[in-house]
Formats: sequence, structure tokens, C-alpha cells
Amino acid sequence: TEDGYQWYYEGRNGWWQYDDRTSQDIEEAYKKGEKSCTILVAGYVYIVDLEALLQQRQNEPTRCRRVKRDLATIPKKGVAGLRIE
Ligand code: V3L
Repeated sequence: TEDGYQWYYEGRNGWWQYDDRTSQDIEEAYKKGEKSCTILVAGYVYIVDLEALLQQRQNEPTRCRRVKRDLATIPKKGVAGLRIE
């Protein structure tokens, strides 16, 4: 985002940045004070719980990951599954 923050979801040993569009959607919900945000990832609906800071696939609660809002400059695995070195 323009203030230097991004949204991340947890991988096995680090954090992945959300793709820009999804990160913007989550940020918008966050700034509005909404409790959750619905996103679409590869054809699946996920709920981002902005209070618990969890991402969960709709109707499949075992598919759950932590999420966080942090500076765009932190070490990360990549963006939306695309690795960066
Ligand atoms: N954006 C992109 N892909 C996602 C997202 C998202 N917000 N959420 C889940 N997936 P689940 P390591 C991740 C993908 O939670 O080695 C990473 O992007 C998810 O991709 O069970 O563990 C990597 O591509 C997974 O492939 O619904 O750090 C990959 O995992 C699939 O949806 C491996 O990352 C099922 O996730």
C-alpha cells in the first residue's frame, strides 16, 4: 500500500505476500474496520478474519493460515506463490 504496508499469509517457513489486488482488498476492509474480508484464490473462496488474523478456505476450516499486516520491506518467500530469491 502507499504507506509501505502489505498483507502476508503464512507458508511453511516464512511469509508470502498476497498479490497486489488481494492485498488492496484486504487493506480496504481493514481500514473500514470490517471484521473479515472474502477473497478469491485460484477459484476458491477464502475468508480473511481480520480479528483473529487467520485465512480460512470457505467450508474447509482445516485449510487455515495465519495472516499479518507488515512492512513491504520484510523478508518474504515471494508473492502469491511466486518465489523471489
Ligand atoms: N494466495 C495464493 N495462494 C494461496 C493463498 C493465497 N492467499 N492461500 C492459499 N494458497 P490452503 P510453502 C501456498 C495456495 O491454505 O512452501 C504458497 O503460496 C497455497 O499456496 O490449504 O508452504 C505456495 O505456493 C497452497 O498451494 O487452502 O511456504 C505453497 O503454499 C494451496 O493454495 C507452498 O508454500 C492450498 O492452501
